Amino acid sequence: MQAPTTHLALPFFDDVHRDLAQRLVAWAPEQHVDEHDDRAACVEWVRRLGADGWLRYCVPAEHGGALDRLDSRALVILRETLAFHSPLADFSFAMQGLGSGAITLAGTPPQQSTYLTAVASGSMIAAFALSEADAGSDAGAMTTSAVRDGNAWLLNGEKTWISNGGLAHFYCVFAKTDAQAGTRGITAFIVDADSAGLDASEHLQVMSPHPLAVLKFNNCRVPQSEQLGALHGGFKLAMQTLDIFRASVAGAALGMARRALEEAVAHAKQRKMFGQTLADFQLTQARLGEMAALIDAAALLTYRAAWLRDDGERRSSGKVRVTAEAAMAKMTATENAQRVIDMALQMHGGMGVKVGTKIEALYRDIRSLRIYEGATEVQQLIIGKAVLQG
Ligand code: COS
Repeated sequence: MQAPTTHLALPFFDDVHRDLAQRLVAWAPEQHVDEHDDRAACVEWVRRLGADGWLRYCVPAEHGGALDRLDSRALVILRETLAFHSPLADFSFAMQGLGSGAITLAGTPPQQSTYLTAVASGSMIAAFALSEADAGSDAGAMTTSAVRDGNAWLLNGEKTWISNGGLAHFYCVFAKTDAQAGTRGITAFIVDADSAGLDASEHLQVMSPHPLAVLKFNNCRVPQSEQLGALHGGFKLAMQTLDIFRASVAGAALGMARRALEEAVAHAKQRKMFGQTLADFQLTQARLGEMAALIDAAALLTYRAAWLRDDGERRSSGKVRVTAEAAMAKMTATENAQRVIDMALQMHGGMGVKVGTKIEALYRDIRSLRIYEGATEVQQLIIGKAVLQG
């Protein structure tokens, strides 16, 4: 099954995006990765995505990237197309971007040349460590601390729900450098996975398997040269990174929803019932119509957010904030995808809940997207604040 491409004719996209999509739509169905072991599968996906050049879209050209800047529309197309085929492939791709995004935005030249080139080739796996047990949506409430110790920092505390935890070669970690200053007392650090005092051995299991772990920092020593961005500038850096990748989460949700619709259409056309096919029933046609409209509504918000960011970068190098538009895209695309997949599952009847079918897997795969990188309720808050500010 090939991912649809008609939407690429929309004016949001340039030839570079159409070319990327055309190549990727042909590449993705050729990849057959055994995903029974999620950790091994992610390592294999990163290897393939790196070898065939797709990870180059996670970093700017200066450091081995495919395009001059991180391009939101390219990220959306990549995630949408990969998620259509394999949510784990999408995840592996996305984490290379999210895990290195803060280095692209704020890294020193030596940090950028050490990490970004390796991320682009797939020789290093990246991770983003923000969440804590008591600081998920309220990211500013984190308690992991970083205290200066001579020419280094000592990190103590615990991060959780860390994607690629235990697989990554390095983590972008956000920690309190001033416990009293709230969001203005957080600094980012690059922590190599083999640092003494870092334990990533506790793995977490979730309903749609992907590699997650708890990171425990116990007097973990991080050299000054690995401070990422400005002292106390970590919260803004995390938010700016999320601004880029939230629109791409919307892209992933879109890919899963498009796959569910394709599966539903194929099923409805061949399933015989009461002397006709399922597709002959008006009830089915109405349902498919609703699914298609939910997908297009999500797609337009997603492409708008990505286009606005790319256009703002081109015209004013990141001075334009697209936080609310990215939040609208993430919220709408993930919520709509959940509804579309649920409708597709219902249409499949018993086969929809049979373990091992594509629809059953999608039903589990989509769920966490409504939670990670800012739950739907956080997106509502962000949008609401923006509306009030006018
Ligand atoms: N870009 C740049 N700066 C930003 C920003 C953004 N997108 N979002 C917030 N900031 C700045 C604000 O301008 C403010 O700056 P000043 O201190 O100079 O005024 C500062 O950051 C604090 O912002 P705010 O007051 O809005 O922070 P809150 O603590 O109220 O938190 C939310 C805001 C809820 C939006 C934030 O905590 C959030 O996004 N939470 C979800 C975290 C998340 O996605 N976790 C998942 C991790 S990855 S799986």
